[in-house]
Amino acid sequence: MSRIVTIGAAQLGPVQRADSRKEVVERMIDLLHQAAGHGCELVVYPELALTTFFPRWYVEDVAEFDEFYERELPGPDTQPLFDEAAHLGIGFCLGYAELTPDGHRYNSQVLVERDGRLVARYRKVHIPGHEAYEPDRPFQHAERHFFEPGPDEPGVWPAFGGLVGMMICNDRRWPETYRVMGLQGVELILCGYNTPAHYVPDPSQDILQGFHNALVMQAGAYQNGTWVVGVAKAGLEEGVDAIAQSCIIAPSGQIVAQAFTSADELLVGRCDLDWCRRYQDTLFDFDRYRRPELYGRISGQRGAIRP
Ligand code: CDT
Repeated sequence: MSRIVTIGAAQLGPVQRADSRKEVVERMIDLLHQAAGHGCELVVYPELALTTFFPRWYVEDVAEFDEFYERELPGPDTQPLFDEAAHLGIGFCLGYAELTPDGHRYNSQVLVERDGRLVARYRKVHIPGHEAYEPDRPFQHAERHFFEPGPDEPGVWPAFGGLVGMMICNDRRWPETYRVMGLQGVELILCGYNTPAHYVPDPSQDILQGFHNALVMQAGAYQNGTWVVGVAKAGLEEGVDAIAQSCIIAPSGQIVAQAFTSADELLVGRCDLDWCRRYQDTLFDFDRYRRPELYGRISGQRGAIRP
């Protein structure tokens, strides 16, 4: 079996509240067809791909926003995507809002193999933003009101001829996310994101959003010798601008493909999973060089304790 996986990063432009799931799924299937034309085996879609990024609004009772959550996947509106992908023999990674039968709400992502088999579901671990309504903001980022943090460590699963992990948006800013997967031998990390260009708590960071986006994913890739695929939902959505710059990053930390636009756009990378070992067996030979006996604070302590 070849260890080269041809991957399509399927960036989506804005999804407005009035856009139906059916319309969004049609756009996603169009990107899937483009991916088939490029010989892709795996297509990666953004975080909360099926709807607008609804945590920008606040409602006291989260149930008022049930329309944005999936109670089943595939469901009636998403079944055509699952069917077409299986028909084309293309696997995919899809971010969505999950409402479980027992009422839990997660920001989730699924990985589906080329034959349509569900490989894994990942639930976002690092939930950013705020819990309560913040009246002084131009828009809300109330993810902590709408989602519980995922209860499981970022996992790694055998798929696409390698070891594949997932993370979602804010997870990509935390080195722990990558390392937990790195310690499971990850070779390919798939990440969807929605990142507003304006960071309300500290606007000085606005002009650095693209830099920080690349910085964290390039560092995570290099320091763990893994491929990283980051895919945006981008552009002006309900008056809020979100960064684009979807990219495919090699284990060297180099960007090998990057989006040009803030619209629906497919970028393609030929990802050789064997390249990971050049880093994992040398400079980042964890078993040889790491000092876990000195890292107890990483898992034993949450906030900084300053002397
Ligand atoms: N979706 C998501 O996690 N977005 C955050 C925005 C910054 S925190 C308000 C991110 O880390 O990109």
